Amino acid sequence: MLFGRRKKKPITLRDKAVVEWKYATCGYCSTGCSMEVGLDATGKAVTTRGVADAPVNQGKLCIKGITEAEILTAPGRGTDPLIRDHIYQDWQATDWDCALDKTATEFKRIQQTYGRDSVAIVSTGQILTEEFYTLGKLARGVIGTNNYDGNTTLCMASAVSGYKRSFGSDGPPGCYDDISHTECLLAFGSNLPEQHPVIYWRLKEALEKRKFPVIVVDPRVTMFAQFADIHLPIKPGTDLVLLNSLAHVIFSERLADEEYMASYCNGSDELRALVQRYDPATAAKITGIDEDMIRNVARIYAGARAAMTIWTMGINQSIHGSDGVCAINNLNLITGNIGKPGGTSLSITGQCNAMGTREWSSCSGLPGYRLLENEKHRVEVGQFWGVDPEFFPKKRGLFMTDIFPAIESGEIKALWLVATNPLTSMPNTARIRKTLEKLEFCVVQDSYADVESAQYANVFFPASVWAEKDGCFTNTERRVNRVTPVTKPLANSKPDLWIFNQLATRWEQGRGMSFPDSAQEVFEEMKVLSIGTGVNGKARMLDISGMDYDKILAQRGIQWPMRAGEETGQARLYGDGVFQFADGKAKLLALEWHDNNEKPDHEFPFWLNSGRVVEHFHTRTRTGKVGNCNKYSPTAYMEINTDAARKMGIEQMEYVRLVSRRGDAVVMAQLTQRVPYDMVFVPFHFFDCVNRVSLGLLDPHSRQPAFKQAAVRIEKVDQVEAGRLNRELRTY
Ligand SMILES: Nc1nc2c(c(=O)[nH]1)N[C@H]1C(S)=C(S)[C@@H](COP(=O)(O)OP(=O)(O)OC[C@H]3O[C@@H](n4cnc5c(=O)[nH]c(N)nc54)[C@H](O)[C@@H]3O)O[C@H]1N2
Ligand SMILES: Nc1nc2c(c(=O)[nH]1)N[C@H]1C(S)=C(S)[C@@H](COP(=O)(O)OP(=O)(O)OC[C@H]3O[C@@H](n4cnc5c(=O)[nH]c(N)nc54)[C@H](O)[C@@H]3O)O[C@H]1N2
Ligand code: SF4
Ligand SMILES: [Mo]
Repeated sequence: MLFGRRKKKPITLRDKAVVEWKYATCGYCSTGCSMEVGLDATGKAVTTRGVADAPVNQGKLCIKGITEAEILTAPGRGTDPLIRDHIYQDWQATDWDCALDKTATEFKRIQQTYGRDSVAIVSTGQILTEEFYTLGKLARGVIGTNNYDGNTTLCMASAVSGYKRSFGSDGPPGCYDDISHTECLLAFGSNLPEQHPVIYWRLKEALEKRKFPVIVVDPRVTMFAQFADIHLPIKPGTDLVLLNSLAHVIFSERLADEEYMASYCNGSDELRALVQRYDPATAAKITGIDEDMIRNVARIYAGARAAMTIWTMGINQSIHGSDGVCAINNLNLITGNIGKPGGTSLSITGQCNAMGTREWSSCSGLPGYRLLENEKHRVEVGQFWGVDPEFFPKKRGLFMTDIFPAIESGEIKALWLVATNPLTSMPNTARIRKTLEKLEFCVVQDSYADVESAQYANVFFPASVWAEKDGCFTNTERRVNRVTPVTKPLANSKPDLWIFNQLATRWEQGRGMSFPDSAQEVFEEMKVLSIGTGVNGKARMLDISGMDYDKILAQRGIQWPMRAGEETGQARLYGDGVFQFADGKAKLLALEWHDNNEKPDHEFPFWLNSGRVVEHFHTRTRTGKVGNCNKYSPTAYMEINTDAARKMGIEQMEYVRLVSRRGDAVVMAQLTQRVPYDMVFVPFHFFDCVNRVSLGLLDPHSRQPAFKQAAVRIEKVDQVEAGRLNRELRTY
């Protein structure tokens, strides 16, 4: 292929010699782009391309999706099971039977000695739904520990909690197509162009056809903020005050949809009374947003025929995360913006299958949004699996963020990590290190053997990755889409489904239950469990009984619910105004804001904010090894305001030390006006970096850490020494 000037030095791209294209859904973010992976004559995956007729991405992919074929054979992949008695010993390669036997024996020994819940399982949002369902069956029905949770507690827990409190159930009510219908889009703490580039592209496309206001609430001038019509540079952790104040204006200026509230909501009197206290003048002092601007935004939002709110980690990762989500739901309920085209509350999900784990993994309950607290649900699932319902606990166990303290206190003695890397991604990693040292036994199941958390493991299970496996992901808009086994598992790695099934056979109880080998059979089981009656007496919302693998592939993903006999799925939830509470009404919640963050002070004068960049994904087990991703941000850095840096004598690209009450981290300074004078922003992708300093206070409802708010100071460091340290930490 020729690019550029034809005659003078044309750029020639190497022909990748693709002989076959196979279907998959991208394995990074939850946008859920449909792609095809190109195989060469030897069967090696060499490239990817977007699927043109796919409803989500219509042929587009971002940098991570375009380079995704490289991750299959990237350095550091786990090739054989590994084993060692003590974490200070070297690893020994072993066979699967030996690694699985050792794990089952240790889990049983520890459970017999310390009780069933002394074994903890922490999973992910990044394996296939059929694998989640099977892990849930193993954890709840065979191993029987209640301390089983996922890294979604670091990610979507506040959204889940907020949906449950407002609407009675998890499940994002809106869809991407709402962007094409809305008259106003309000975004809280989401940097869409970098973190969900293809959803952002859909927004750009909608704006080209029809202009409508885009309002971005973020303390940083992100790329999204730069493209917005209005940017509200909010003081960290004060979104709830802004939302209450918007409701104040909407009520006091009689802009609310009284008819909608009267028909479909409870709690409007309490909400009205509470937001009385959040007048724009008071809110302006707390949020830093001008009072007239608050009035202006409230009028635009309530005046739009249809308005939608999207949000991501700027809301979820806060001590008011769950309340923030409920306040967003309040805003949309009082303006009648739920379940109609262009009117919605839409959490933009994080990981490729964070939705799948919420739906089917049994992490917070039982499959299909069932609850451990509900006797009918325990009986239904127990009978279906062939497990005595009395074997199930009667309420959910510890959240991920409470599991680590329980290891510290000695309550938990064994840990199984499935596709998550807490040694880099949890707050206060120095403490996590000490915690992991206390374990009697630890298993890490990951596609990459060089994942940092494996430092503390006694057994390593090398898992196959993404398009080496078969199954489904669910994306942000409830769309179930297919990943097909494009290539064979690398070396002796095995699909997570196979690993779970093999482990189940190590228990008598597991041998008596059905653990199907094929993903398709597992999917058929889930379909049966998805049918039934919900708490409001209507058909269950999370119904996938009308789907099958062929239909999903043909439609390039289908949104649930899709009931048996239906041609396709449903774009929106709650269009009929019936919510998932017994009386069918949504709850308007009166939410008081409490000022209880760690805030900058004399000793630690900067806000520490953290997040992501477009070319890296999380802890870089994958993108860190893809040249075209890694080259754009190869090293840990922080954004610091140019004026603040000048005042401290910090130059562009100089190394500095960030110090908090927890620890320190060395980063390179990038001088920019993107952050305010009293804030630094650090991407969290790098090992032994920002999470050495982060605090992670927990939201009381969702137990999600406030990664985005802590206080730090900046110190000068020796440049040569810092450069050496930095190189040592960036091993690839
Ligand atoms: N390239 C890339 N894309 C990804 C990922 C990735 O690692 N890399 N990860 C995926 C996952 S799992 C997730 S969860 C999503 C995350 O997607 P996003 O949430 O969009 O990304 P972040 O950079 O974590 O945070 C978003 C913004 O929140 C802002 N923020 C901080 N404090 C506050 C506050 O108090 N109020 C408000 N309103 N905003 C605040 C930050 O300044 C930041 O710009 O991205 C997904 N997509
Ligand atoms: N400071 C700060 N910290 C944060 C955040 C922040 O904004 N700021 N964001 C938080 C958020 S939203 C998230 S989601 C977490 C993410 O935190 P983690 O989940 O710890 O990060 P990942 O690097 O995505 O880890 C996933 C692991 O799964 C492995 N893997 C990938 N595919 C497969 C597979 O098919 N099978 C198996 N067995 N393994 C696989 C990868 O190699 C990787 O090691 O980080 C959180 N931490
Ligand atoms: S936007 Fe997300 S799903 Fe789409 S290609 Fe990029 S990382 Fe993959
Ligand atoms: Mo996330």
